[in-house]
Amino acid sequence: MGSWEEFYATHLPPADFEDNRQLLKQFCENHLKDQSQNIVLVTSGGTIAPLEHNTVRFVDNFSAGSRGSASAEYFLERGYAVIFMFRTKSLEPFTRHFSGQQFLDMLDIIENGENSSISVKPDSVDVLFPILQKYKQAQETNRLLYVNFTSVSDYLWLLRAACECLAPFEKRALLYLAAAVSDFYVPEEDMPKHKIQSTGAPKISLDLVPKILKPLVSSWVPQAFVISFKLETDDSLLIQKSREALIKYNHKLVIANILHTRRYRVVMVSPTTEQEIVLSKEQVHSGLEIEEPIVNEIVKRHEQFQKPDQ
Ligand code: PAZ
Repeated sequence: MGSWEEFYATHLPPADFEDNRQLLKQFCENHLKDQSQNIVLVTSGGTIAPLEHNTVRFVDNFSAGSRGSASAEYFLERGYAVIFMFRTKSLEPFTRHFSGQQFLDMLDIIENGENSSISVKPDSVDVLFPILQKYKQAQETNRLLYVNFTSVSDYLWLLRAACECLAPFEKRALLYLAAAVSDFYVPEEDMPKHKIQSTGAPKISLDLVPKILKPLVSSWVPQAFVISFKLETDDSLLIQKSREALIKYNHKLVIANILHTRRYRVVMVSPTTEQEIVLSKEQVHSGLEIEEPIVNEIVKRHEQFQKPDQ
């Protein structure tokens, strides 16, 4: 594995990087002046590891962006300004509630010649109204910024740019790193330019992605409240791995989850405590999302962290 410095030196930023950097700068500058405004960076969805420069094929992962997009909504409800950094085409706050077809099914055409219009079906108003209202409120108060990535390299460039803009918030900044970031990738210098031909079985050799949490915590946003997520499939490794991450990176909290139970069970692991959040079957069926108690607990801990003697 190369160092993180080497990674940035050998991988070009994505084409839209400068535009996104300006958006991040502007958004953060707007909120920095208000001393009571907290800000959270929510990362969401999976990254791809391309196999070719002109990418036809890539290695991807399972993440749909449910955790990140739902959490972004709950942070907005708790008054945070939210940078939602997400994988292109993964779930987004508010629109996540409707698939494209479901949304169209909520609408009606009112035929009236040239004055024809579209209306929301009466039985869909109750569903759409509260979501639209919250979305509009986030837009009107300019508290939600969307920036997107596709590859692991795009993600790392954007993450560093976001941290540069968040550093001046000091303890008011929260980083909620829920994206499922590739651990393995093909370094640019080892990647073929063109589509791999099917003339023989290809030999693909993956390298380790440098661990970015280390410089992030120690140098980029040293005063922020940083939370990472840990996903495992083997329950017996979950807490041990989370504890190892806390020791290695020295951040505040790891939210540990298992692939198949992640929608109703997480464990919040801090250097000194372990707290489980579990939803009952009834709670899940009644529509409660685990991200709501997760965000409530984090907001409580972030408030505590910001108290003067902490
Ligand atoms: O995106 P999603 O809702 O399908 O899944 C969420 C998650 C499991 C990706 C997230 O909770 C998480 O654990 N992210 C970190 C994964 C890891 O790198 O270990």
